[in-house]
Amino acid sequence: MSDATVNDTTKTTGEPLGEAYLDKFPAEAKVVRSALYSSFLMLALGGLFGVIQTLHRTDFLRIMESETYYTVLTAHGVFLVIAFTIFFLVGVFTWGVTTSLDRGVEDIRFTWVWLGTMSAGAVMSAVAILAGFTDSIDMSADVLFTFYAPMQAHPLFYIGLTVFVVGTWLAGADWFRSWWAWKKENPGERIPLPTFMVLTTMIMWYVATIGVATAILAFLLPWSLGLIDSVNPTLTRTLFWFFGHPVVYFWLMPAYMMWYVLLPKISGGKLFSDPLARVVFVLFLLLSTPVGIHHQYLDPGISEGFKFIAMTNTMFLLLPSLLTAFTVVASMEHGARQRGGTGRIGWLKALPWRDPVFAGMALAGLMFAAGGFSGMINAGMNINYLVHNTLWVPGHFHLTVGTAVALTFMAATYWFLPQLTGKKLWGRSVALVQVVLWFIGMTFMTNAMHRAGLLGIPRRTAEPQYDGFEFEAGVGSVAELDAQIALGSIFLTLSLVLFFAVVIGTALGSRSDDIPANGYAEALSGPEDSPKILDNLKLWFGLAVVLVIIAYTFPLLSIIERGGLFGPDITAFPQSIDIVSMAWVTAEQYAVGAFTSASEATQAAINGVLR
Ligand code: HAS
Ligand code: CU
Repeated sequence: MSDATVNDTTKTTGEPLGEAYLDKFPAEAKVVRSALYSSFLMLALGGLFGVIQTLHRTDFLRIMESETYYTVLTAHGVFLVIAFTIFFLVGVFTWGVTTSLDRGVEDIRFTWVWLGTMSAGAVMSAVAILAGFTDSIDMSADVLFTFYAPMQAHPLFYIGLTVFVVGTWLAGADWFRSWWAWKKENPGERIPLPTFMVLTTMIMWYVATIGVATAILAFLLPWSLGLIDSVNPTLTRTLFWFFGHPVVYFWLMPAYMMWYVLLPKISGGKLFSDPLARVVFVLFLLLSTPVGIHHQYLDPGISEGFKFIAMTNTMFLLLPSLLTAFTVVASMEHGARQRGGTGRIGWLKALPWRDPVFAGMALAGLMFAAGGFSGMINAGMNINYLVHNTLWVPGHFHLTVGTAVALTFMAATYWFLPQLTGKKLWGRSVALVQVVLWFIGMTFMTNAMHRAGLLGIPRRTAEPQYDGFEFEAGVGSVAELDAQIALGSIFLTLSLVLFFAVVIGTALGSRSDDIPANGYAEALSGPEDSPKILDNLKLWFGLAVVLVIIAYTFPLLSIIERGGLFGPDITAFPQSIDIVSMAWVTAEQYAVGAFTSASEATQAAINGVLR
């Protein structure tokens, strides 16, 4: 390749040319490509249901009956947060492990088996959900992505989810197997950072999915099959959130991986600190699960004390994200200064803003700063009472999973597609417009959603304007908020159309030699600067399990004791911490006893005197 070509391409992509992932790992590239394409299919369907639903609830365009709303919302939620995200991340993780260990998977047939298992599970659940649109099939799963009892889905929905999760477990086994093989050949060496990130994320996932597997296999599926008559909804909800919080980090950690290993490289610099990145992933592994009850602050039947513990753990869990904000911005600054950037803030101008990969990820990061703050507000027990079950919460998660994760994945796609297809990215400027449009659309939509939530406008309803009830807006009006939500969703839909145009345009293109080299960012401070204990995965796994046992044993026992293993659940009270309420009851008994004896004694004395 001539120097001229190098310079030319360096000018547009900012990266040197070289061997693409496809050239080095052709068999793995096929799997990763299939995983990504599956995720895009889910993104297309989920996105379509998203806009239908937004225009319906804001009353701009109604193409369905309100009774169908839950079917649409379930499809939107499940296709996007379960299928789009997870199909994408298994692809990225396969890339991360193979690239950083510099070896292919141990047995590509096994790799196809787990992807096939995941796909079979996704199809089963999707069929159960989509069947809800027609009366001719006696099947539905209008249970939303949290599938809480007492809402019940057809067994196929739960079976599909189980098969899907088993597929992800096998995927994890595949990556562990690669690492073990590598370790044998490289004794004593530090785990390369991307593999470290994949393994810690997967350990977290194994721990977290115990909750959902128990909820489905022990309760929801047997109940849906008619094998048991009832379930304890508080118990199944708690088991769901045991998994439901860490799942949000299962989506986020691959996005963080992109910010740590790709973004610095694309910014033209190096990762600020490899040890800090390891600390962040270890903290996520330890703290992601023992916080799930922060989704249940308003659930009756769980003691306030347990909720308080979950809140405290959640506040500690902010730390890894705050460390990430620091490390990623420091790495970007390093890149900008390598590119000639100067000044305290002036360096920002030297960043490659015209590169859709960079711009998408940086905008995703900016939005996540806002999403993180609304998360902190959610996490405060008292203030959560104001926002829970209002539109504020969808506002929060469209910033987090809907932007920090989804926009990072879309931007990363622009880097991965050439690696996986050997073709040049089609329509770089279209891609740039796409990521900016997503940012603008989400700004309108999520800002209005947060504000609407503060007025008390509920989430998860087709008819948020209750008859004869006015929501009082402090600033503007509800109509203005609805307009912003609808406008935002239209921008997002346009953005998706552009995204698919770039993906399809690239896939249909022809092979090119001008592909940037596969690889990831080097670190300014490498693994040699960190204590070896960070790589002791067994230790972190053990600690994570201990923390989960501490955080969940008592809440689960108390829920089962009060409401029964299979229901019928409980009354809403007592809500106070058990020990306190027991102490109170005992004190009350003593007081009543003492009062009774005293009044009896007095009565006797009076009687004595009177006699
Ligand atoms: Fe959350 C509800 C608390 C993060 C997703 N969350 C949800 C739901 C979802 C969700 C889907 O405590 C709704 C579930 C349902 O249907 O009911 N969340 C938090 C907290 C965090 C948090 C404390 N959430 C996430 C992430 C998600 C996600 C991440 C998906 C990926 N969330 C809650 C709570 C609820 C909740 C309660 C229940 C609400 C209720 O009542 O129902 C934290 O992890 C956030 C920490 C983040 C930060 C931000 C750090 C900033 C960074 C940006 C760096 C900037 C860069 C760019 C790189 C502290 C890292 C620089 C660019 C330049 C140009 C310089
Ligand atoms: Cu959470």
